[in-house]
Amino acid sequence: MARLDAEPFALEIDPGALGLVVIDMQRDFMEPGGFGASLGNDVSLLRAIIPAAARLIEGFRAAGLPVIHTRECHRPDLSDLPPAKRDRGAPTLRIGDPGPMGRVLIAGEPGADIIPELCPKAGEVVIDKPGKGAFHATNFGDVLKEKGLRQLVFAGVTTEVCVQTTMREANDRGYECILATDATESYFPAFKQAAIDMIRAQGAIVGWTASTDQIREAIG
Ligand code: TIU
Repeated sequence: MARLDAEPFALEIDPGALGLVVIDMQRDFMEPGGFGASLGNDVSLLRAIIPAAARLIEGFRAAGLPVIHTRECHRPDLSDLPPAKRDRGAPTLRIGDPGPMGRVLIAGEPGADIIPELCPKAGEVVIDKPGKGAFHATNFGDVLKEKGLRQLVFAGVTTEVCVQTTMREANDRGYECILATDATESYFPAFKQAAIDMIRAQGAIVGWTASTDQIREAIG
């Protein structure tokens, strides 16, 4: 066991049951012309976390701990895309439309790829998910059980959408969740801070927060 100097209080880490979940670090959210930009967001904000996310991933790999990646994307025939998601709002491109990085948010298209800086290594699990949360309509829960994980560190984008949704799903399923505050980002800085605050309020009601350095120290 190792002690993680986290907020709102320190947490005992069991390295045998700890994994990293990197949420949706895809070109569709991080680069111009993708899904995030189609919704009217300034995607350049997200790129600042790439070095911290890379160091976190390296730390887990060096410690021999599992790294699981997720991608938000849909089947090419759109059979897993609810009309309520496709038809929402007035984006410049809808999910499935052809864009500069291929069809927006579709599995197998360039935009759905994880950015090259954080490319999964051979053997690392990549979960394609049609929802914001990683448990919905995927085998994510089975993968966590197979790997014997009980504690999950979260990184990725965006903090208050896919990261927080997945943390909440995991928290309800009995996992202890830790958000790496410098390896997650939102298009809305105030929403990132609000998500951090609400996760660790009320005695870690959703989970803990810690920096990449603090997490690396605990697993090193
Ligand atoms: N729009 C937004 O902030 N996020 C998403 O749609 N997906 C994820 O967070 N991955």
